[in-house]
Amino acid sequence: MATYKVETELHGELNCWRITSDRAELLIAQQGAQILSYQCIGEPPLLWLSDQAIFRQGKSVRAGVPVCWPWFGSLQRNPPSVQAMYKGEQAPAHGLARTRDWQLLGIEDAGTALRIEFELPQAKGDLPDWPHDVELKLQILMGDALELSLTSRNMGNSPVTISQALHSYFAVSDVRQARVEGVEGLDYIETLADWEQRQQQGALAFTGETDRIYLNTPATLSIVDPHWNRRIKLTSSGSRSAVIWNPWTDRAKELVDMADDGWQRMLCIETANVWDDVVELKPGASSALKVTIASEVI
Ligand code: TA6
Repeated sequence: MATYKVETELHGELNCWRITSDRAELLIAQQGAQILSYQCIGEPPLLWLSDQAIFRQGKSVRAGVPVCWPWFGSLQRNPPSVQAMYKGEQAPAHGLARTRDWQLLGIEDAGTALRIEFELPQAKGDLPDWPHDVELKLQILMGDALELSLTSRNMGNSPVTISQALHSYFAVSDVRQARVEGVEGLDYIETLADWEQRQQQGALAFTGETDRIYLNTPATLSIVDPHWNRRIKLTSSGSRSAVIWNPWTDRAKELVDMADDGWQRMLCIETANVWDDVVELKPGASSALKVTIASEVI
């Protein structure tokens, strides 16, 4: 990594870092260690940042890669082993990590990539109503591809069970023209039809609101975007499930931090451990959820 630049910026209430390498630019917030945007120089953005994003403490930004941890989505939809970890009454959607400040451990030249590392210190016993001791780190590698690795290590004396996701928002020219390959033939949970299990026929094209949990996913999924002549390839490990989401017209109107037509320019593929793919960490054990995001011209 020949040269790189790090600038601190304040977006609304959020402390952020803009990190520029010779290949790409990344904007990341201290809250949630949330990547807000990522773009390879000379290309359209790879990750999407909502035009109407709200940069407020305690609210996850509609952008980039929110980290959902130690549960995904509504806690009530998680297996009992994940629900039992939380002792509170009101469980926020997508867990506790995305709205808390993480600590930047370092930014360093790792040879072929720039390594950025964050930790959530509160996960070691100080999260509200989640009394467990877990070392939680997010490592980001900015090189030829963007690599994200979320590692949980159980530092306590009893098992901990989590669900989680790297809730990635991808930028597309027009979601109605894009498709997701790699899901052909997979079983999925259709959360919009009473969580019924169905089977995917062919690649996924978007024709309406979409909110699905794909099961037993392969290592590689891709977004094919013919207008931008681009394929975004997601290669994951430590995950057997993925959530694919687009709010479409009506749901987008309900989201205060998304323009009414914002749904056209994004789609989420969330590398996950959800449904029956949760992670049980025995005392001392660790587990990493990883995704490598690369784009190629088609
Ligand atoms: O991952 C899909 C999903 O759980 C959807 O159901 C949708 O609500 C989305 O995440 C966004 O959630 P948020 O809490 O960030 O508004």
